[in-house]
Amino acid sequence: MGYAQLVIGPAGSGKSTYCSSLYQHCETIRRTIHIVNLDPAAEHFDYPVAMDIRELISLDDVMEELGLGPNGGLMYCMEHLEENLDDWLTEELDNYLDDDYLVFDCPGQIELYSHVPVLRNFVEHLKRKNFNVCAVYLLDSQFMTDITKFVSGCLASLSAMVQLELPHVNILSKMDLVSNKKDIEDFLDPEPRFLLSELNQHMAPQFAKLNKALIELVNDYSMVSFIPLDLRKEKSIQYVLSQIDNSIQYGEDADVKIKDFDPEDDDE
Ligand SMILES: Nc1nc2c(ncn2[C@@H]2O[C@H](COP(=O)(O)OP(=O)(O)OP(=O)(O)O)[C@@H](O)[C@H]2O)c(=O)[nH]1
Ligand SMILES: [Mg+2]
Repeated sequence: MGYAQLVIGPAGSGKSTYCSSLYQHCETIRRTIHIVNLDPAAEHFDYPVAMDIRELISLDDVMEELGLGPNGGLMYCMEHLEENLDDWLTEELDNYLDDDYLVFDCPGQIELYSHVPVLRNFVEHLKRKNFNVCAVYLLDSQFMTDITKFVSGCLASLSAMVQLELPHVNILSKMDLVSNKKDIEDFLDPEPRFLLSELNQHMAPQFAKLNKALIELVNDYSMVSFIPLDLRKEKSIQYVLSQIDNSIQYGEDADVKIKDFDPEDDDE
């Protein structure tokens, strides 16, 4: 049984930075993980790239040869990956052991998580190759400071969750940039009633019914739960990793004891 994290989320939400910090953390604790680049547009890496989509297809070549722009070019690359998925994965995975732990650093184009089926097919292939897969959805904490941004962030994450049908861990990235932690705390694990009253206060009265439906939807899918991640703190990375590991049953036999991470706790 192999294990995999699919690191997804909007452009610039911190996916690649998370991958490199996770890699460093795992090196420190002498745990082996392999980071895979699935972004055909990526150029610089702060982690050793174990597998690389750019060896299959590169965005620069596609843009030059087909005259496509960056987004159209990226979609072309992902469709090309989809068409060659089985061959590519089979060949690449040949270099790894059956119980290896892979972390896939994905591109940030939101359409990949809403209606384009490539990632879903990708996940199906991984499952067929006996991987336990978890979606790790990163959302920038800067977008969590008011209710309307919170709801739109939840809906974007929800659309990925519905599309991928995977165990799903929501992470609030870049917590080091949040000066007032209290602003964020309200949204970490909020009461639906609190969300609804906040939303009603921010919107014109004619939206009351829609607001209620939105909060119910978000609540029904148990989406209203985000884990804050502060990459400066080892304990924070450790806690996030333990939650993800639980969701894919990694290390179930190991005696892992990690106490809850308190974002207010400044100790390393
Ligand atoms: N302060 C701070 N900045 C961060 C953090 N994570 C990422 N950044 C910055 O946010 C920007 C985007 O980070 P990336 O890791 O490239 O984000 P990404 O999600 O991989 O972006 P795309 O691959 O383009 O979708 C960079 O300038 C990072 O330095 C963090 O935890 N704290
Ligand atoms: Mg990236």
